[in-house]
Amino acid sequence: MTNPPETVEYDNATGGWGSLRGMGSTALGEKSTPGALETLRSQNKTGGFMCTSCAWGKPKHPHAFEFCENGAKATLWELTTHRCTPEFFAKHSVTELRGWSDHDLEHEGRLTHPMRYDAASDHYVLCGWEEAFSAIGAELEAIDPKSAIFYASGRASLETSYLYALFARLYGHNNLPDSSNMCHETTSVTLNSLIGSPVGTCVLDDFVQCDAIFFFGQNTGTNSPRFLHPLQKAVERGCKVVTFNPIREKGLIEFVNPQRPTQMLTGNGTQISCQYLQVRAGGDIAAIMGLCKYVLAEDARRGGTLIDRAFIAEHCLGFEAFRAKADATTWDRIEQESGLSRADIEEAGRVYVEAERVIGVYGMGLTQHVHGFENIAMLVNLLLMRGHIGRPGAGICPVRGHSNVQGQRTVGISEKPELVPLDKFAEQFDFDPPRDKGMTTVEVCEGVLDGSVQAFIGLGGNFLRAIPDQARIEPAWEQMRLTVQIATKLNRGHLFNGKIAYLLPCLGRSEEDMQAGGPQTVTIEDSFSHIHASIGHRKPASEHLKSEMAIVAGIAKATLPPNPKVRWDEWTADYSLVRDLIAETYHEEFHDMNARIFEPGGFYRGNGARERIWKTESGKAQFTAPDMLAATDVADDDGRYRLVTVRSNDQFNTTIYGYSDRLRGIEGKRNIVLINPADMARAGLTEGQRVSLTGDAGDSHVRRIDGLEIIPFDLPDGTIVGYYPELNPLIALHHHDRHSKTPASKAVPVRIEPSAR
Ligand SMILES: Nc1nc2c(c(=O)[nH]1)N[C@H]1C(S)=C(S)[C@@H](COP(=O)(O)OP(=O)(O)OC[C@H]3O[C@@H](n4cnc5c(=O)[nH]c(N)nc54)[C@H](O)[C@@H]3O)O[C@H]1N2
Ligand SMILES: Nc1nc2c(c(=O)[nH]1)N[C@H]1C(S)=C(S)[C@@H](COP(=O)(O)OP(=O)(O)OC[C@H]3O[C@@H](n4cnc5c(=O)[nH]c(N)nc54)[C@H](O)[C@@H]3O)O[C@H]1N2
Ligand SMILES: [Mo]
Repeated sequence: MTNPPETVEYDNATGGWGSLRGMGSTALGEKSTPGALETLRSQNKTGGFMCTSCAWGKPKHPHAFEFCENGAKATLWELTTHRCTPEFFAKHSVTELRGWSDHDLEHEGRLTHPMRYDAASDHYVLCGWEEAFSAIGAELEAIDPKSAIFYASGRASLETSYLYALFARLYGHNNLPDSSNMCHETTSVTLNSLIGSPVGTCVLDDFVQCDAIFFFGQNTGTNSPRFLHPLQKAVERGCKVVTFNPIREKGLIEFVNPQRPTQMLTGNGTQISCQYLQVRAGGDIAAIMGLCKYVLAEDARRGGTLIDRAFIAEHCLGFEAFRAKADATTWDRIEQESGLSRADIEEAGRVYVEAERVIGVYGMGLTQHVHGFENIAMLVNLLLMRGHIGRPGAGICPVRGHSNVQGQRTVGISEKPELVPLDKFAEQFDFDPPRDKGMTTVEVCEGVLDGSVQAFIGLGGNFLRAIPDQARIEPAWEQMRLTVQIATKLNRGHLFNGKIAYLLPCLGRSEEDMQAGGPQTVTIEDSFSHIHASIGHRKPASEHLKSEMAIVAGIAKATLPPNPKVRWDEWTADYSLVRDLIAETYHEEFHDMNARIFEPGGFYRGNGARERIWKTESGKAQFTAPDMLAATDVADDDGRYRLVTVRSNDQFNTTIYGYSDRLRGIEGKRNIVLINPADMARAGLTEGQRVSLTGDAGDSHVRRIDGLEIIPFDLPDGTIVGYYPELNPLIALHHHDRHSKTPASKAVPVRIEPSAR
């Protein structure tokens, strides 16, 4: 589809001067503490601290500035001089603060003191750490452990995560959902069942060797900008990039490298994608089926020499059923469901066929769908056909979100007991861990609604703002007995409280973590299963802050009966003791952890599928023959749209740095609906008109957001776009991936109505 002239267009590439200006505006707006630039220089380097923005790999040989526009923003946002103090809370009631925007809440700055919610006055009031710990401990002791939830947003270190998960099990539950349950849980479930690895199989070096990269629903320029560097180099040595995305995202079109003077001076960047296919939201199963059909036809034409039959015979199951499914699927249906033409899909197929080594990259565009499992399964099918998993320069590469979200799962934060070495825990700590399944994010929301969830501890994050059906769940949230939030900055999730509620401020990763045993190092795992040490050097934002580790240990100690094998104080004094515990539990992957954490580029914990060892039920890699071609189960209907909720270039999840979506050319607003001009004409809408979106999920609940501005944009027919988290109340809780229960934040069924306001 060509760009109609009236759609919003941004004529600059990703990177370039705009990215430097983007960082600058955050630095000015936040008045970062002196020396912040020094801190940025050590970002993502051995001996420095690991960025809290995305989980992209940290190279062995980093650039002089191994950070990007958005990584810099994340750091500057943490190093702000603004402070959210007890005086602030004395001035503003919690109910008043509910009227504030996400940006304004966090813009108040770093939390400085532990606070207790006082329901009588509707204010947060100052409290002491010990008072908080003992009140929380007493409440946890009083309730059924199975009614408590320990949530984690994927930032806390491996050390804290390991102890948090241990605490949950010593206390008596496996209710350990993390942000992954709204994110790449589809990946963990699908890849685990099909190739026996819950994580991607690629490492950074594969991007130096691949011949083609197929991109599905991942917005590199905004969400993992450091990836643009290896991508640029790959394209320059002849690697072909083919992108499937309903939005023409700038980072996948052109990149002006801010670290290359000639590109900065001329403004001439590198063209990234050789083909950009604007698939309709939810159309990837069909699109990849089309690619596979082309490959099968081409294989037949070439006398069966294209498909790697030896690999399939030795390593895979299910190929024949999959092939029969591809044969039985007509091009008509593929074109209709994907919104792409056969000719375009076949052109992309030719790139696949000509490449010796192919990588499949994907993000939320595949995972956050009702049939997200099948989206990913189709990508696995495509790669398996020519043996592109388990050899150098090829593989499957889910791009993870939070900086340690993958690692938290690795070291035990999981609601799925079968994925956790419980016997090992039992032996190490001399107790009987619970064996029953814990709750996913969606199940937690259901439990809050039906009153069975009684306590919630949030180790970071903004759970209430990130979940679907937010407007339904907020009131129910206040029926809980206990809510505890461990956080760096104030957010909306802190404004809905249980009967007893605490807001506990913690250190950020860039800050010095001083304990009885001296300054501490923490570790994180990147998207490529490499483990890195991170040392914060900055002076903490307030002398009253505690580390996440100290807070978790403080609550645990106040809750649990003494156990000689469980030494909260010693572990808090010296985190290397916790790394010894991790190395003992996960010996194969983490042996000698303390000795390896400073290896440049991180130490690799290995991946069976990369070696073609398939830890699946059958011991083989599995082809899938999906029953459906659309990733949604809501049928097409007149006036029904598929809403995609995305991030702007000026936010990190629910943290809104500002209102500039530079790369999409949208400035100064977030309450918008992007829609193509043909759909506008059909619906009789005009540019700038205010509309309401209403949920069309087929149940009895009313879901509605008013006052959204119509902006014409280059999109496939029937696909509309708006921002997360503003539009989360439109997503029905039951609208989630059938296998992993990851909420379907993409292809949300909605209707458009002219707005009263
Ligand atoms: N600066 C910054 N960095 C971040 C984050 C942030 O908010 N800000 N968040 C972090 C986190 S937790 C995560 S999980 C990642 C998220 O990073 P992404 O995976 O890039 O997530 P989204 O921003 O949701 O964008 C999804 C992309 O998928 C496309 N898409 C939507 N629906 C479909 C579909 O049906 N098919 C296809 N093929 N494409 C589709 C959208 O157009 C968009 O380009 O980024 C991480 N990094
Ligand atoms: N509609 C829609 N909904 C979505 C998505 C979508 O694409 N569309 N994406 C989903 C995804 S991929 C994710 S990962 C979730 C994100 O959900 P969460 O991870 O729960 O949310 P965040 O916005 O990342 O959390 C921000 C808060 O974390 C706290 N914080 C920041 N740094 C630290 C730290 O170092 N320590 C501690 N303890 N706290 C800290 C701050 O208080 C900040 O306000 O949202 C999901 N929700
Ligand atoms: Mo995420």
